Amino acid sequence: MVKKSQQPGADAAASAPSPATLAAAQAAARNTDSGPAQSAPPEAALSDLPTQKAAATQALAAAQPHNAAKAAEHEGLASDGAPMGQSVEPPIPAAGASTLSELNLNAKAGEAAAAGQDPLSQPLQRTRVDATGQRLTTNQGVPVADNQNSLKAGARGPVLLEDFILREKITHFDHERIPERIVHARGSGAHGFFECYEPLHSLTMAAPFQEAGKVTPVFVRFSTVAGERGSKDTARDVRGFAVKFYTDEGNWDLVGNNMPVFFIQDAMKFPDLVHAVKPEPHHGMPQAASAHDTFWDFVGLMPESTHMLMWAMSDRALPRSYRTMQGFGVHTFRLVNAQGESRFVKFHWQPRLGTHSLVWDEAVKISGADPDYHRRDLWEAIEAGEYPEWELGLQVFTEEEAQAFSFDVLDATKIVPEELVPVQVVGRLVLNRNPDNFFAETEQVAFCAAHVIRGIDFSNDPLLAGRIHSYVDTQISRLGGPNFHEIPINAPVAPVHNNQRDGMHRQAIHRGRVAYEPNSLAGGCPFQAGAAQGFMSVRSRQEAQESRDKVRIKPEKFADHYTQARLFFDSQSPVEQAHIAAAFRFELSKVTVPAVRERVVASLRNVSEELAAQVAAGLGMPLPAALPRALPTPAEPEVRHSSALSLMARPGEGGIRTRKIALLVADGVDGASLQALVGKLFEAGAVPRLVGPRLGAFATADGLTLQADATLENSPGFLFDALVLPDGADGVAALSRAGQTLEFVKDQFRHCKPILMLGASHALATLADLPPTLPDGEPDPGLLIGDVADLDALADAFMTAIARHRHFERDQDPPAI
Ligand code: HDE
Repeated sequence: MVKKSQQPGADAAASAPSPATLAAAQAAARNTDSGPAQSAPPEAALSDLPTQKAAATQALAAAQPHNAAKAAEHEGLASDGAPMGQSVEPPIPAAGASTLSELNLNAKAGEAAAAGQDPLSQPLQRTRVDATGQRLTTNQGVPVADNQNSLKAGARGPVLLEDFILREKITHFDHERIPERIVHARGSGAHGFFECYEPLHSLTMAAPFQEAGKVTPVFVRFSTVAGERGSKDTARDVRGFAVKFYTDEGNWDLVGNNMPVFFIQDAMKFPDLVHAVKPEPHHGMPQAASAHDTFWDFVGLMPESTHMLMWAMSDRALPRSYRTMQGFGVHTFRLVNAQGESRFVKFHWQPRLGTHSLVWDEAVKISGADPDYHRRDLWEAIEAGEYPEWELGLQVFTEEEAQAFSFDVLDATKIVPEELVPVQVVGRLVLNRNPDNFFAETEQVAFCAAHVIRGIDFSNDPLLAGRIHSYVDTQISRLGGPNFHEIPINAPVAPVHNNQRDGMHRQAIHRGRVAYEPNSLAGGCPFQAGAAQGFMSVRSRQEAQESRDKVRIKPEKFADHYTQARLFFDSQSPVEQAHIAAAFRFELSKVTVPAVRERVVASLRNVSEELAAQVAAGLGMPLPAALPRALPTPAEPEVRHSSALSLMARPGEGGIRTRKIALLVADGVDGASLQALVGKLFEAGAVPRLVGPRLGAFATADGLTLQADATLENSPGFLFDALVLPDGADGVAALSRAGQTLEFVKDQFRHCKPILMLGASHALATLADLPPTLPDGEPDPGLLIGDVADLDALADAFMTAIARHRHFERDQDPPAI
């Protein structure tokens, strides 16, 4: 509450003071160590600035004769939550100033701070730098005359220590690297916005959900988990999906993954999990891979990992693009409305382009040819104006409903099936701006599971509790101190005012001498926001605890390790199930200790006998006895099949937009048909590329010139979503002389991608040994063969085939070619 204080000098003596009294009062105001006894200087002394400041400070302090909010801190004495702190408007701006000399302006010191100012909350343009037309300088702004030579004593003489320009440059360079994230080191980010569809007042006070059409700026970072910063994008791994909402009421970070469950149930086990999956400490191998002994040793002894392993061995761990994966908040959170009522919530991000993945053989090959595959895909889509989009879905349920579920909603190894609690879509996320600078933005962005805002709160999930601690802690060493929130990408758009001070790399220059609360010398500011405006933890969260004993134990339902693993496996399409079996086989084949392998296969028997048998057969081992279960008779599940868990459930609305399509070209191909196809594909939003045995111009059989901008060498087939093989006998002969052509065709076929073969290129099908039909004898809908005379119809069929993403009817294990 702001109230006006009494004017300075109001108590001044009625009779005119003597010159000596005035001088004494003004002299007293010039001391920083002892003050006068009287409450206010005589009115006539107030022409003097120091005296005015002293009087105003006295008036501010006097306006708070006692701490009126104190009683409300105590149980039984509090009325309705925390009260708003008392605050008093300063009579004159100088009352809150650090120094009266703030009125002396110069080009560097600038203006005095305006009331309530926080320039760090201003848009990022306050820190964007552009060098167009500028001289090269040192970090001190000194123009550098010679950036080619160090300072030497003679042309062949020693370099001098005096060369501060060289030393500054090299020293800065020596410190360019900062510690990488301990997990999720490899990532890519983009700016964008979240738009709310409808106000959610009955559910939450959270700022982004208060009005239809309300737009909140966001920064999103996608990542792999296990690999180092320079590792490949297409590793089999979980993907991070971290969203920083810069809301009007402070930053909210929804730091999620592309899978809705996790490996462990308690934060206590996180360092163990990460040590197990990271390269083994003795020889530092393997990089960005879970396919090694220590990972499988750990998870085999941690049966609660089984559900997550199903997801991690599924095609979800090999997304085609960050744009084609779902995101999940994983933990159960709470939404809190203005009445203080809270409900549980699970957060879901649903991609407009649908959910699409790579296949393993393809992912392995891509990691060699383009380790930046996902980073490039995200960057290129945004540059092209094809802004990736997700809808935010909520599963909302009450604490009473949760108690009735067959599983525990505080267990991060469990989902809430969509058939049990439907997902309601409440808004959309659009990524429409690439960062200016990877390091300043994507590397320095600091997400934190503890960053919640009013209207959102935590559940008692013990994994979440560890995360609430961990993220700030890690930034302190990664970003070099406790002021990482002032790094431009991390600063909220909501102003920051508190009494935290100092620390490494402090950017804000705080005005005034007060850095504590309560205070009267700064009029009580910044004052406590109180329950009506500030963040309040949900009270019922504490009350819901059944026992207040200090224990190290888990609730009983956490011991059901297999029911939902089975739900996931049983809900997959046959091809997804086959890929899961193949992934277990591959990963476990990389394990060198048979006992480790056996334990995992023994655990799979508790999920699916069929899966365990397939994996055991693939590993050439007998089927071991099933692993004993911690909970012999788990509760009956509400849902036994959930089609939402299959990637096939979300084909998406993308059509062929942004799909990369290779059209092979060489001297002697039919040019007109290729040109026509390039036009049609581009018009439909795809990215067609002419790929030749070399770069540059090719003379076509029909007298055209086509320019290849990619080569069979620099852009192998697995980097493309679909392939066009040209007509023209000479051209096809030229292509078939390059060994990469047949690999190109085989990879496209093996990875179940559409292939269009025009006229003479049919010969390449024979040379590459493509099976003429599907394994069941039916025609292959992804293999389109025809004459250029039918180009229009073929192009349409080809585009339909591309929109289907993959033709898994072709899928065979081992691959047919
Ligand atoms: Fe993280 N996690 N995590 N995590 N996590 C980090 O924070 C941690 C967990 C997730 O793009 C670190 O800034 C603990 C679950 C993402 O910058 C670190 C536990 C989920 C990112 C950390 C977990 C995540 C991180 C490393 C168990 C899915 C990347 C660097 C208690 C809901 C964010 C950093 C980005 C990053 C700790 C478990 C998601 C060390 C202790 C579950 C997406 O603080």
